[in-house]
Amino acid sequence: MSLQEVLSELDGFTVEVPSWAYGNSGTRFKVFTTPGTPRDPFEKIADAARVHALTGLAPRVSLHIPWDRVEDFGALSAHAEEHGVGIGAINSNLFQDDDYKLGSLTHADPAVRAKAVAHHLDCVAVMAETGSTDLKLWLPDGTNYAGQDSLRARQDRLAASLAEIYAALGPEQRLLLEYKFFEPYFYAMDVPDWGTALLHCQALGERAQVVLDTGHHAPGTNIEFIVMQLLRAGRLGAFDFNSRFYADDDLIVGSADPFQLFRIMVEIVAVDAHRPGSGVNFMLDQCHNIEDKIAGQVRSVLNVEQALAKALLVDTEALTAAQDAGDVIGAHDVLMDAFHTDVRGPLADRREARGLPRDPMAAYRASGYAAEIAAARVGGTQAGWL
Ligand code: PSV
Ligand code: MN
Ligand code: MN
Repeated sequence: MSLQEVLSELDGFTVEVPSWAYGNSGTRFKVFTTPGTPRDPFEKIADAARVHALTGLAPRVSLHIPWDRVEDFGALSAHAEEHGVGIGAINSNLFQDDDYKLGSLTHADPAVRAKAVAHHLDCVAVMAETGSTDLKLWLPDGTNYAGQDSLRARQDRLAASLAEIYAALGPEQRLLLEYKFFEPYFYAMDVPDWGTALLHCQALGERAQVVLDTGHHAPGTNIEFIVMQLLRAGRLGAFDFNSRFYADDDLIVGSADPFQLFRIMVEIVAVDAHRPGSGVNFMLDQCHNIEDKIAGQVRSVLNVEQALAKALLVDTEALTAAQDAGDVIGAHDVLMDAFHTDVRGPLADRREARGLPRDPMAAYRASGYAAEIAAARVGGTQAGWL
């Protein structure tokens, strides 16, 4: 098979981009503002559409409620469509309300739990208006001190709250449950790991699936192992891609450890989960605190594509033969050969053949879009993450 034939497996592969990547973001120390930053969800979508126009890879935008609340979600969907993109997952927000200090879906007070469930029903209504099929839930609940609350009772309350939310979904809609081992609480998060997320999803039903955020694991965790295991269980619903050095850094995917991203993609390719219809939604969950946001997103989707292209190049026959023969170094070499292949030229050829810029980053710089939005978007308040 020729290289371009192998790479034809990339046809139909897409990456979903987050609306919050286009707004201002920062750390608890400082949020830097940037001229041209969107002031509302319509402008965020216009910027996201640029990423798709330049790369052909990013046709959907995730929304975050209430950050992206608009009067008329039908109008927002129509605006997205006019710009050549669609609405992706709807993310709920349980981490910015005083009532949730001691928990939301796990809170001891039924009234607080009911409020958190109602927020998700509101998100389901947004899904109906936008045609979104994925409700994504990251649970920020947890405790800071041993004995603060019953770990077990919190799991029971969570299971009951999730069941109410799941029951509100239509037959084509999914609940995507994300885990994170630390932050904003540090003694015990209520959904700290993929095992806990999986158990809740299995109790809910087929359309409850796990989200793997690459920044939500302890250092040294073998993430591709988790990818493989969730795929085996038929429960890998989505990725939140990003890069981390220390914590939940949300930096550009593939920038810190492109080899890890490749190893993840090897597990994906092993079961053809990169193909459309596999049920795995490849999303970014990133913030661009100091770099140009649109360029940051372009780089990110290209990094994901590159990692997938390399994974597709693995000589699986040679790999299996070496593995079966117990040839440890031989098997490792087969994998590394694919990883060390420079696919940038062939991917540029593919883009050119599809009427896209060979070099999307150069095309973005040459387009003058950054200056255009800086001049046009004056007045109003820039959208922000926090
Ligand atoms: C917080 O850790 C977080 O980064 C989660 O990963 C969510 O996916 C994201 O915020 C948006 O709610
Ligand atoms: Mn995430
Ligand atoms: Mn995160």
